Order: sequence, then C-alpha cells, then structure tokens
Amino acid sequence: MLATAPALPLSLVLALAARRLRGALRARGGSASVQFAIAIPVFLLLVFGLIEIAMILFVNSLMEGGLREAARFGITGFDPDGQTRTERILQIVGLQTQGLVDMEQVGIDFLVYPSFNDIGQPEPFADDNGNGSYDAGEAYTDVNGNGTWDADMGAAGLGGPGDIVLYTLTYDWDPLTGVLDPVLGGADGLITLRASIVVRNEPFGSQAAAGAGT
Ligand SMILES: [Ca+2]
Ligand SMILES: [Ca+2]
Repeated sequence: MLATAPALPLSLVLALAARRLRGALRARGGSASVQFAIAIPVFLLLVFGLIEIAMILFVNSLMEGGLREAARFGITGFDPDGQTRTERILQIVGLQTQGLVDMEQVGIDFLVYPSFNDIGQPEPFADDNGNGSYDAGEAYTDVNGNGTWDADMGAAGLGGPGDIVLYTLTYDWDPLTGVLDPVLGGADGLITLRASIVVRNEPFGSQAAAGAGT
C-alpha cells in the first residue's frame, strides 16, 4: 500500500513559494549591488582617466599650434616695438593656448644649429682614448662658441638670417585629478608636456641680423 504525503493546503504552498522567490530575489539583488560597488570606482577611474588624457592631448596640441604660430613670427627676424622677440613669441603662445597654459610657468628654449642634421648632436671631438665619449683634455670643435664641449651643439638664441632654429616649449601640466599619477605623473603630481618645432629663419637682411638673438 502506497503511503501518500498529506496534501498541503494551497495557501501554504503559495506562501512557501513566495518566500523562496523573495529569498532568491534578495540574493540576486545583493550580488548585483556588490558588483555595482566594484564597478563604479573602475568606471569612474576610466572616465576621469579619459578626461585627463583628452585634456593632455588638447593642451599639447594647443602648445604645438601656439609654437608654430610663434615660430612663424620668429623666422621673420622682426623686432617689435617695446618688446623683445622672445616676449612677442611668448605672447603669441599665450594667446594661442587660450589660458590653459600658465605663461608664468612655461619654459621656452631656442637653439641654433648649423644644419638640420646637427640638431641634438654633440660637438665633434677627437676621441683620443677611444671610449666613445668626450673626456676632459680631448680636442673638440666649439660649434656654439661657449668655451666648453657640449653634448648638444645648439647655440642659445633665435638665430640670424637663414639659421636653423629649434624651438622647445615645456609646461608642467597640473591634472584635474590624480588618476593618472601612477602612470604619467612626477613626484609633484605634475605632467610635463613638451612641444617643439624646427624652422629655418628667413633671409631677413643684415640690419635685422645685427639684432638677432633674444
Ligand atoms: Ca674619450
Ligand atoms: Ca660648446
């Protein structure tokens, strides 16, 4: 004879089912909120990282554009009234960078080279001891005329007519947040941005050449 389980009242079955469903939903909701709690910081990190990178690319492109405009003025050898050429160049960079670059903190260098191939090259020297580097006492050609051997032969200044000039603009960008610090930031949390351009001065005439320099 088969034993039959006593039939449960329908109301009890429904109550049990509802409790089980509530439990399942609570468990699912709990794990979803844990996933959410983990995902939010990652998501925010990603968003802020992208914003920071976009800002860096934007400011750097403004610096490049500003330096290009400034160099277009620089190659003419024109001496503006009441300003040095360097002051005018910085003014142009300041206008072109739309206030995103603090012109009080920016660094700008001009180096003059004999030819495009000489950019960043050391002054030629006689490597007497054959160690591949310059040592005190070895003969060298003082290309930039400063009285010492230099690992970069560029001579400071904006150059004369026809000179090859390297313009370099550097700026320590202060990011909006610290999310890129582990990747790009220095100890001070600033990110050094750099723009450079090489130009050949126009043959701007001997009277302007006399005033060439800074
Ligand atoms: Ca040597
Ligand atoms: Ca030198």
